[in-house]
Amino acid sequence: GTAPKSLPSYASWKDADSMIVHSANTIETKRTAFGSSVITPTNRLFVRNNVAPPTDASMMKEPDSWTLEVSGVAKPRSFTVAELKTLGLAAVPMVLQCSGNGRAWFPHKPSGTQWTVGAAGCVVFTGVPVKALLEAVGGMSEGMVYMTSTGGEPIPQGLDPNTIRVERSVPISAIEDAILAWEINGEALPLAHGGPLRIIVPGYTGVNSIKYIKQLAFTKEQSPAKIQQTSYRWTAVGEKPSPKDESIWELPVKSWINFPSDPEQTVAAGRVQISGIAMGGMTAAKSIEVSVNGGKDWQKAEFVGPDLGKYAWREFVFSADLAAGTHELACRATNEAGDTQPEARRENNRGYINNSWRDHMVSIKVA
Ligand code: MSS
Repeated sequence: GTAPKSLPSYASWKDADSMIVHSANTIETKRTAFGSSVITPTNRLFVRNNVAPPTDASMMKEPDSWTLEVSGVAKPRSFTVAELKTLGLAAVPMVLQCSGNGRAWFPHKPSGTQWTVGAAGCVVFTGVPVKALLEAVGGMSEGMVYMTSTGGEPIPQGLDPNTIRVERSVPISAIEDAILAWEINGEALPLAHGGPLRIIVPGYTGVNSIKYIKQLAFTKEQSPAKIQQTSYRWTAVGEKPSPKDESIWELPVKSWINFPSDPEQTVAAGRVQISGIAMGGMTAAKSIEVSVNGGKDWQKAEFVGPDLGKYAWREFVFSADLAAGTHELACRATNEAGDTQPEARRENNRGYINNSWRDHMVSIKVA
């Protein structure tokens, strides 16, 4: 095989043994490295950048002086992070999951990083609620339907900014739980995860949570940036992407087994604790089932550990007696809205939002 790539300098503090470095902009958590304590340690959390992150080291020297420009409101103005810290405080435990997590299983081999399960993590972001910010600026201007966030990457001269700018619009309903975050898992938000300041849109796919945010605008139209107009859409396989295709926004119900999941490992016959995570998407995970025969029969598994609210994932466990041989282990979650994780993925050109339980199944050797 090829030697593992090494961590890029901006993410050199990651736990190398827990990560798969696909490229300098795409770093995945190993399936065996999630642990079973609900929260994903920051040094094991995946990283995904659409364009190289800013390299200006001074940005992180005085994170409190980073500025955010707010528009599409009664009183447009800019805020430093220090000023934002005076407006309110909220902590949001939530799943951060890349739109492309699970892409590796799409049979048409979509272009993009071949993530399996590790472009996701459950973390706590802390910051100011967007609603508190809105109060401070006299509310939104009339007729606004999107919240549009712009990343702070420098745009090289001579290029059409719309082809590079990382700018995403989400429906205005997302302001309900959105925050502007400066902290993750109790530590200052590092550049790799969007420091000094990042918008967090709980329940939405990762791309909608813009890092090193420079502008927050309430708008009538979706961003004209390519990343909004034609990327991250439910485009049919083989079709040209169109702004008419549905946008990739909300996450669906999903689960997967983390232990045992290593195909290289042989599990001892007898009693085995099968464990993993389950998430509900826009509502809480309500129940979880496990199958030890490739999805023929299902049995209820138990949630374990703390319930951190509807946007977080839950740990689950299922005790099984496994005889020597090969076993196909699967799991299937149901959320509070009544949606059950489907057997089949929803096909789409770029391989987004794979929540197929069959694709996430693991084949285990027991001896
Ligand atoms: N932001 C910015 N500014 N830039 C970029 O590139 N990316 C996205 C988000 N945000 C970006 C941003 C994506 S795409 C994702 S996932 C996320 O981010 C990730 O995160 P982390 O922290 O993990 O790195 Mo897919 O849907």
